Amino acid sequence: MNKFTKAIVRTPSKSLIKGLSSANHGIPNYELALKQHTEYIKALISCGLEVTVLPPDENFPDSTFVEDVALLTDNCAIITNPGAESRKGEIAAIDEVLSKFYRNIYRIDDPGTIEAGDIMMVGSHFYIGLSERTNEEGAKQMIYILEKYGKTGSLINLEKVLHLKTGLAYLENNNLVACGEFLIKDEFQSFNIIEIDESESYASNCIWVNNKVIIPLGYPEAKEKIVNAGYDIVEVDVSEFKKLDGGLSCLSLRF
Ligand code: CIR
Repeated sequence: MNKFTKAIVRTPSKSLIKGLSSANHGIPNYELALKQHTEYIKALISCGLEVTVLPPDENFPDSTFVEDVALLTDNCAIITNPGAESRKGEIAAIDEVLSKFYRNIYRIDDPGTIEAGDIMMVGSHFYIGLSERTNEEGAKQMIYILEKYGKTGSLINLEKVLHLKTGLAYLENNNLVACGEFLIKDEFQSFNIIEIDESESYASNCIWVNNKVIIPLGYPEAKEKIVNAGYDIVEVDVSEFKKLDGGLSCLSLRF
């Protein structure tokens, strides 16, 4: 089982209100987003993590979704190459902070694109979603690097969701939170699936941190199912990030 000791987050910038959104969920309230972000950091700390907080970057409205710009493993870090044009420049700013924690840092290069919201770690195996942001070339480069460290990877075709982890979360012990298109995929049938109803699909982006599970506030059925599976729950209100298709996992790098 993985154990995390650290996390990296980036404070939302005022430009957050111009972040990418696939639907008209409304414009985030910046002040409220800041408050929610502070509560999110407290939740990570309550799960035993030491949190590095990066400053806001006004040039990149989506830069608070720091998960997408790097994949962090126990022995290497891989800086991604975001598929969204407006997010490509986010990677420049992550290099310096990662070099404080990692000696082995790699990069994904064009024409490969990948955002780490499309990557789910299950022990030493990495499921990589092929999405509008992540292409096969990016996924193959990622797997090539992971294999240097004895890890493996496989590809999952996404149909509807933005990122793989929009609808999936691995809670260790073979427990997998899943929703929508992922419920019926062959690749996941050997897991104990904790099924999240479509009406609460946003809660399927939750995060396991050292045997606690951080879930978004306001999803009672999902909460009950995860509690019944034996986890301690920490709830955080992330309504302002939901408006930009961002979930709990997107807001941090955990390692
Ligand atoms: C985007 O569209 O890139 C952001 N508005 C949301 C990113 C969410 N990240 C994630 O699911 N890992």
